[in-house]
Amino acid sequence: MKLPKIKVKNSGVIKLQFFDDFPDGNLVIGEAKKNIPFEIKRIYYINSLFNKKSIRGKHAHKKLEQIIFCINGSFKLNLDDGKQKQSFIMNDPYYGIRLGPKLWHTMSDFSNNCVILVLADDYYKESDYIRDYKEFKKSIK
Ligand code: T46
Repeated sequence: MKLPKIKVKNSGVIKLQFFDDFPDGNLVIGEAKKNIPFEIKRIYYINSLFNKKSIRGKHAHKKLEQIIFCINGSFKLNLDDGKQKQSFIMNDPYYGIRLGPKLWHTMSDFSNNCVILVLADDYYKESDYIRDYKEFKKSIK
């Protein structure tokens, strides 16, 4: 994946360690507090993305730290820190993008075989979500 330089705040690129065992597969590794910059409390993944028009995300988090990966297929990740916006085509399973606090994000343009993996530093709390864009803009002032 050729990533442009990240301009939005509270983001960054995370590279996973990988062993190329060709022709027997690749082994890809993330370790808490090493290449994953926090203790992992939760993981979740999103698959079966068959609706071409689906747009997921559409929120920011107040405190949550996450790293998002596309471990199969591709999708578009759109980030907005309230001042700058940036989009990435996620299609390389060895790179993740940090979704830090106060970063409005949407995911779209999923390939049929897309699998999104997310590592998070806390359990699910709906109270940590900002799901209203106007409220998000207010929160970053
Ligand atoms: C994010 C992006 C990248 C739970 O009950 N527990 C969980 O751990 C999660 C992640 C979700 N849910 C519930 C909450 C909703 O009722 O599952 C439902 C769908 O969640 P949501 O609409 O937030 O899904 P996405 O794909 O828009 O967002 C998800 C994460 O929720 C979010 O934290 O940053 O992926």
